[in-house]
Amino acid sequence: MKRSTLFVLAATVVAFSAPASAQFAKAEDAIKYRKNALFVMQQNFSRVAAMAAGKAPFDAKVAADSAAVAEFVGKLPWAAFGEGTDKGDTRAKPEIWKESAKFKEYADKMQAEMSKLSAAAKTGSLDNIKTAVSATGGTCKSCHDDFRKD
Ligand code: ASC
Repeated sequence: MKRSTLFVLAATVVAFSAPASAQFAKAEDAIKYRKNALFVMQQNFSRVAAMAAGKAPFDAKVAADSAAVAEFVGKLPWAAFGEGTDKGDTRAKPEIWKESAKFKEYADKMQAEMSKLSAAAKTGSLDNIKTAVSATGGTCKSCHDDFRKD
């Protein structure tokens, strides 16, 4: 086989067998990526949660914008939990990879509640926001309880 043919074959194998995590050059990049995405999500979520708790003045526009950012950014971390990203600067528990169906269920639930929060914030009703913040916060907590080392 010609070398150029071999190269094309090898490149094709790499391209099509690549898991979602392969978008990262190094495991540490994946870890940094998911932590940063979760941080940006948390900052936006907690801004809305502070309004819901009466710890910050309610600003409907800020709440709606923040919830929309949290909703979008909350979709990003999950592709960065690929194989080989369990070790390093991370509090991720090994259970994430052992009970991956359960982990995905939690991640999906969080995203569903975050979407509801974003929809609630668009209504401009603080009462709607309070209900959704509570449901969303519950999904953050249950995943941390089961899948994050403290
Ligand atoms: C936050 C944050 C969490 C959740 C959780 C809600 O702002 O960082 O992990 O809310 O505390 O129970």
